[in-house]
Amino acid sequence: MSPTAVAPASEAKGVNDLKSAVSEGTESTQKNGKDVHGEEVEGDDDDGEEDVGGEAAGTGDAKKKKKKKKPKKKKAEQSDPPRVGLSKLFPSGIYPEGELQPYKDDNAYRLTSEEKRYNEKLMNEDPETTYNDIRRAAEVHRQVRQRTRNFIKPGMAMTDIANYIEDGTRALVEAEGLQSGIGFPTGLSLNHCAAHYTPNAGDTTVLKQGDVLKVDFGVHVNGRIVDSAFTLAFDHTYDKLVEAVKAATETGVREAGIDVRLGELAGYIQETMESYEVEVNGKVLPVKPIANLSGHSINKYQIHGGKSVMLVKNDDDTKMEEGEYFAIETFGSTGRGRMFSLCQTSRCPSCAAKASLHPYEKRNLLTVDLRLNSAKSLLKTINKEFGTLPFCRRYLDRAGESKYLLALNNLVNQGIVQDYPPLCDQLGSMTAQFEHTILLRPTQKEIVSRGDDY
Ligand code: HZT
Ligand code: MN
Ligand code: MN
Repeated sequence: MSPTAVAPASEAKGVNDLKSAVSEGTESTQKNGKDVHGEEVEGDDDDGEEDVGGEAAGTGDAKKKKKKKKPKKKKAEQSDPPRVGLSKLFPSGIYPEGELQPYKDDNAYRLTSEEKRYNEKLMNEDPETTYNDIRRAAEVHRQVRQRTRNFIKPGMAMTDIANYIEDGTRALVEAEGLQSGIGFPTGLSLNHCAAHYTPNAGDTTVLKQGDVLKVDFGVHVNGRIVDSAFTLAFDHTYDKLVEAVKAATETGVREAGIDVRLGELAGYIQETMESYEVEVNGKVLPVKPIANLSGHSINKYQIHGGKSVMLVKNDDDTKMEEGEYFAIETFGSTGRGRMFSLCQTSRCPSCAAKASLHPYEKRNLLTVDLRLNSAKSLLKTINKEFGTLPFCRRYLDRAGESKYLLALNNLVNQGIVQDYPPLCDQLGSMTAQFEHTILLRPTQKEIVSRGDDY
């Protein structure tokens, strides 16, 4: 990020467009009767699709007689499954802010500081650093996950859930090349698996009533990635586990801020998590923060920006800084509280024969001389389709690649592509996750992915 860079002349028009759009924004949003998250303030069920295509769609007169109510302008609203692009729902092009939290203590002054407010205004008006992109990605995330929550039911195949989320994301974000689209492969980790499981083609795993599912998906606009996750459980046994992790993530979000030390922040997260216990089959189990998982900073087109927020107190005195984006995520477990990437394959029902199901991420490396022609050609596809964004096998399939496993393994072995295998605790334990993307604005903290659900 280069907040002080002068916009080249060719971009000047873009800046002005954005400025005028900003001043129109709030007003038209209110006129449309939307709340801060762009949802309809009041339900309006009578403007469904039943007229479409009926008797030559009728002339205006015929229609008026049929519908006795005053002819209301049809309000744009999200469909189910979600397919309405956000530009239809937000004609102003301005997307709602997330939740705002002031900084604390020594940084409380920032909220009213003239200098900080001015810096922030400049950031927002520069297309390179504008907050509007991440807010658009966040609005897509909220709408997709709201529909997803109602869609997911025991008995469904994981593949169908992944497709529901990803097709919805592509439609709402109006995916276009590397300008906007999926931020990273949808994580659908089950039970003792906490992260980085995504189905490959042919996966036959079906969601069960007793499962605890982590839904972790990403949306990006111009490389600004929203990384946010929640946990679904259908039985009540694990309610306390889910509550613990939700609270721990809230602690992380609340205590995060400019100049906050990462090791200390981890301590607050740990404290909240460990204040919970869960009773399973008459046995009381402590909720443990998963010690080797972490939140992370996020850069443009880079899901991990280099800083990590662990979940257990440590002496990392690295500070969070103005302008940084962070994914604040916490994981709790009823097991050992440690992740293993080589899940005891055959004994693990959800990992069996799936050791290679994982998102891949191209490392931002210099081009390497590749001896294998198939690897060369695959890398070309990866560069074109994903750039530095993480991907998975399903995305290679839909990009038209086939029989690429040897080439892919070759790229992984050479260190050109990094793999992220599923991360699991011991079999029989349960894990939960909640995650928000936050933005450390100069004046205040913005929880961009906040919704009315979490
Ligand atoms: C890697 C690959 C992806 C980043 C965290 C995470 C899901 O565990 C530094 C700290 C998506 C994300 C990531 F496809 N990871 N957030 N959501 N996974 S991570 C990490 O690799 S790197 C944590
Ligand atoms: Mn995530
Ligand atoms: Mn993350």
